[in-house]
Amino acid sequence: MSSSSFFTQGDARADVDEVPSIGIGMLGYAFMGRAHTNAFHKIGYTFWPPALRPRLVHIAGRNADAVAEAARRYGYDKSTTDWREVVNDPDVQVFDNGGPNDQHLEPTVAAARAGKHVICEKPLGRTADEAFELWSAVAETGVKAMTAFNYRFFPAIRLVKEMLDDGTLGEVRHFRARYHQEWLVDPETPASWRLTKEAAGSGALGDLGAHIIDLARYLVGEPESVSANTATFVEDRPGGHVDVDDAFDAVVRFESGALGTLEATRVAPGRKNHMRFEISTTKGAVIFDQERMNELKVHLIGTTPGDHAQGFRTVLVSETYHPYWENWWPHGHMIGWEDSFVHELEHLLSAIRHDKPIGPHGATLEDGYRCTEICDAILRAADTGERQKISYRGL
Ligand code: SOE
Repeated sequence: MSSSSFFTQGDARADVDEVPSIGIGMLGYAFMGRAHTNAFHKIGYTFWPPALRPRLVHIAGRNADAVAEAARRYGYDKSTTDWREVVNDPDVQVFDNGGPNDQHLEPTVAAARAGKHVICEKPLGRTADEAFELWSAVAETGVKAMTAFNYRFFPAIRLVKEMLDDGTLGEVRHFRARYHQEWLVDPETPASWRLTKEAAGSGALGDLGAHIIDLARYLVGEPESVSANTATFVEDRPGGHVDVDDAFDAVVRFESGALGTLEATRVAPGRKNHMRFEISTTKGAVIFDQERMNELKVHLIGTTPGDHAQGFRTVLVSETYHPYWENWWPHGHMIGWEDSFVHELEHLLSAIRHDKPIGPHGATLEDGYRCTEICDAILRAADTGERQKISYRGL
């Protein structure tokens, strides 16, 4: 099958002048501020016509020179060291929170109360209590609100979701996921906010584990109980004491009866951004590896002819009939990690323009909160050495 519809994009040219613009306010100019801004630039021409045309209005960050430079580099009209100026800016309609974890609650709630639609980076809170408070307060305002779990917006992962939802894969028996990085292997790597409970809440768990926990919930369903280990291998680094986990592993039972293993670490030599999961089902199995994000390994029982040719085959996810691909290039001309944010933020703008729900494909604030309940249960299980039941609060 070919990607011929790519060549016919643009038929909606006549409509595009009618598309309203929407003002974007950003908190954070580092990694996530940059990744999200990059996506806002691309949305305006990748999705055609776009649901809304993002206008980069105001960016906030802690360092005045750095945030002013970020505004110039990224194309924001204004910069400030006080996020309240962004929240109260009448030209801002969407508040995008890419700040550190201790800056999620107050600015996001203030923005929602000021009538701005909000998207907040993960983990939604440093604890489940904090995330619950954020979700409850924002829910009262009625704005569109999203948790920034960008992996849901990888075409190959969305394809797995489709294959689970339409029954192709049958019932899930195992979900095995890991997220490994290496940036803390060297004990001389300096301390930073990410290594303190005060600013981050937890370590590899909330930062990396949150992604695979969210995928577990998105693809398999609700975890019901968990046992776990955590470890901090280097407790003192130049510039500070580390009081969060370098790594965790956990064994999960899902409400459906499926079993899962989850592990994340920042001290895995050679692992750059290794997020991988394997799902075994009653009808086959799939394997996803973030570092080969446009591929999906698929094994469907009984579909490979010949007894000696059974096994996984590699599907290149780049056809127009694959999720999101009608917006991109002819098949085989691959997209990257950054483009998951294009899909994610377009999902938000589309929900705003057409008054559609964020879920089930976008992560709601309830999804963000539930993920933190699982993180807390993992920490409790590791501290007590006892399996923990997970319970979720409702509004
Ligand atoms: C940590 O190194 C990090 O940047 C996470 O914070 C992101 O969520 C992940 O996608 C990549 O790694």
